[in-house]
Amino acid sequence: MGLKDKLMELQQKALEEISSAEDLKKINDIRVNLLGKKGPITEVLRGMRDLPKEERPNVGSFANKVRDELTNAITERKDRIEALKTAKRLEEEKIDVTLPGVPVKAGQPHIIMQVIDQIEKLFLGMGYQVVDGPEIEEDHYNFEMMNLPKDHPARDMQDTFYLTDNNLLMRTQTSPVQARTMEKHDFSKGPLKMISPGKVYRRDTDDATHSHQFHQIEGLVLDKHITMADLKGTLQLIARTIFGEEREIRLRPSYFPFTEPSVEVDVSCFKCNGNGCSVCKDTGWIEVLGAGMVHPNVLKISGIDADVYGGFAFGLGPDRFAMLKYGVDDIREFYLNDVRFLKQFSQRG
Ligand code: 2U9
Repeated sequence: MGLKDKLMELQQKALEEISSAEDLKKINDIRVNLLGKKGPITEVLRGMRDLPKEERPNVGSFANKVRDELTNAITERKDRIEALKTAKRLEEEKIDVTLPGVPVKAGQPHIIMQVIDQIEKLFLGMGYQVVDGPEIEEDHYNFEMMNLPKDHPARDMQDTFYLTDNNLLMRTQTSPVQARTMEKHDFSKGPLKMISPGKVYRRDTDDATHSHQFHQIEGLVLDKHITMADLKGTLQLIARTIFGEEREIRLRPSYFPFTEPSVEVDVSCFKCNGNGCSVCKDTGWIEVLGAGMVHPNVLKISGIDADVYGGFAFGLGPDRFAMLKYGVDDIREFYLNDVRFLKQFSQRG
């Protein structure tokens, strides 16, 4: 068989093999075997040495033509395999963007956190700092610095969770955070204006109105020339922010060891507008806060000159605020974490 016939037979077989190749590996193997240095075309070209000189150009150009045609056939097949592969992938990964979305169940801040957030926002807007502190406290910061002497009934073992060494306890109020801030405060940099929200602990038996762990927000303002009128305006803002713009407040004399004078603060009933109903027990008023002017002893214990500086403080219970505002009659509901209860207070409506 002449070289040209050999080449034609080779081309025929190779074209069949190329057109039946189904993946990129196979087509690559064909290319390497057919066109490589040890492949049959190179072999045929090598055989040209034995041909008479005048036949060589003719056979040579035929051999080149066969090689070019096979190269093109391989490239075309390769492109086709790749196109099929891409089409298959596009089909498999097709997304119908018109399908309805799957709803994602998102949580929401706990109802007590919603009340705390609202009050934080109010005070941040007035230039107060929001300060955090430890829930395990030293007797010194929780009681001593708050003008609660060693024999004060509030220190009773019956009321406080003491830890093993009796010097450490679960804080009974958030005022130790204020005490820690106050003792470091530098008045040359301006007044002290802060609130401290957080969990507090009392050795109470849990029932509808008592919980051994609840929340407090305490506020403190210290500067020169702070008066009871500043306190009253601030308390009014809290009452109106939480219970509505129409609310009035009234102050009744009271006693706390850390404030003098001390007051209990009532808000006009948001249910009956002060006319009398079951929420305000027909009085028209609901007790919501305690407050007063900081006791000079508290200032002195912190090393502050009580003749120059003074201020007001207040304390409120976000749990009680939430109970009143949303008509929850059992504080334990807040801590059971029954999702059916909690999701009633969704901010998304
Ligand atoms: C400093 C000095 C004084 C914080 C105050 C109250 C009055 C008060 C209760 C309300 C309900 C706590 O949440 S509650 O149980 N608190 O009546 N708290 S004055 O007085 C301070 C705080 C810090 C340095």
